[in-house]
Amino acid sequence: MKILHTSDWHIGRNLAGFSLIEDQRYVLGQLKDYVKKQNIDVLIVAGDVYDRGIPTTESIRLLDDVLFEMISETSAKVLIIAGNHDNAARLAFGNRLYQNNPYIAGEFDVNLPKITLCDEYGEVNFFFLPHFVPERVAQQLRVKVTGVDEAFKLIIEHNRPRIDETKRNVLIAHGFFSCFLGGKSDLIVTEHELPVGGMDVIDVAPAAFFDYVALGHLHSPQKVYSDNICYAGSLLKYSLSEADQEKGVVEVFLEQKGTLETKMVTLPPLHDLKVITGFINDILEHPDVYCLDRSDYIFVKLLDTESVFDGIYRLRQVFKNVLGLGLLNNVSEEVFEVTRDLSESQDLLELFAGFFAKLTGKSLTQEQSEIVKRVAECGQSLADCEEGRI
Ligand SMILES: [Mn+2]
Repeated sequence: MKILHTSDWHIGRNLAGFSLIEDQRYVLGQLKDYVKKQNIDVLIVAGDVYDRGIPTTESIRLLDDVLFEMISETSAKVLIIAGNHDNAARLAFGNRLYQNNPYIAGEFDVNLPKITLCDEYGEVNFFFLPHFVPERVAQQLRVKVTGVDEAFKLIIEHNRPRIDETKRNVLIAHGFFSCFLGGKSDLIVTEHELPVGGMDVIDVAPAAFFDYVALGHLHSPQKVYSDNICYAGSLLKYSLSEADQEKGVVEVFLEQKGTLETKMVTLPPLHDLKVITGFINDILEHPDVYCLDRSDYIFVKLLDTESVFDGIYRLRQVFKNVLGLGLLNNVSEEVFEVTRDLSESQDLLELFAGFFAKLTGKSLTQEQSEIVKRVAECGQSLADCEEGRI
C-alpha cells in the first residue's frame, strides 16, 4: 500500500498581508498530479487543513476543488483529521454522506474512529486522533486527567484492546509529539511553535507499536523517536523562520507486517520564501546575486548603518513580493556587547561616544560632542527636578 502523508495545509494563510491562496492552489495541484502519477492508494492530511476555524469563502472553494479533483481523478482514498487551527465540527460537515472518501475525523472521540483498507498483504487499519484537549478525554473516560501527555496515554490504553497487532495499523494524529526517552528531544521547532512551559508536549512512545504514525502540527518534516513516526511538515513555508526548511510530503510504502519504507517527496512551490541579507544599494544593483526569481517572497535584512529612506518602496521596484525589511541586524548584537562592557563610572558623553563609534565606525565630531553634552545636561536637570533637588 502506498500512502502519501501530508499535513498542515493551512488553506487561507496570509504571509505578511500577502494571500497565499494561489500558491496553495498550485502546490495542491502538484500534489494531485503526484498522487495520480504514482498511483497512491491513501492520501493523509494530518490536521490544520484550514488556517482558521472560520475559513474564507475562497479557502472553502479551494478545499472543495481539491477534494473533488483528488477523488474524481485519482484512485486514492483521502483521510483527514482536524488540527488545532481547524474548527472540528465545521471541517467534518457532511462526513457521514461521503462514504468514507474523503473520511474526515473532526471532533475528538476517545473511541478512535477506524477505517480498514485492504491490499494484497491483508488489512491496514487507520485510526484517527484529531486535535484533542485533556478535558474532553477526562469527560469521555470519566477519569481525572492532569495534562495532554497523560491524556494521550489514556487514549492509547483505552483503544489498545481494539487494535489487532497481527494486522498493520496506522495512527493519524495532530499535536506536539516528542520523545521523552533520554530526557531530551532533537525536534526541529521554530520559535512560534514552542509550547508554553512544555505543558503541551506529548510523549509519542505509547504509540510506537503502530506500524506508522502520521503526525501533523510541527511545520518542519521530521522523524520522531523512530522511522515509523513522522511529521510531514507544512505544505509550504508559512513563516520567516521556515525559510530554510525543505518542504514536502512523506511517501510511505507499507508491505507485509514489519516492513516499512519512507521517502520524502518535495513539491515545487509557485514562489519560494527567502530571507536575504545585504546592503540596500548592493541588493538593488545586483538583485540576481541575492534572489534569482524576482517573484519569490522575500524578507530583506539590511546591513546598512545609515538611515535607509523608502527602502521597501525601492526594493519593490525590483522584487515583486517583498514581505518586509529589518534594519541594523548586523550591529545589534555588537551594540549589546558594548553596552554590557561599558562600566557605570563612565559619563554619558563617553558612553554615547562608545555606542556611536560601535554603531557607525566613526568618532563624534566636536560639534556632535557639544550636542550630546547639552542633551546630557538637560537630562540631568530634568532628573534633578523630578527628584526635587531643584
Ligand atoms: Mn497545528
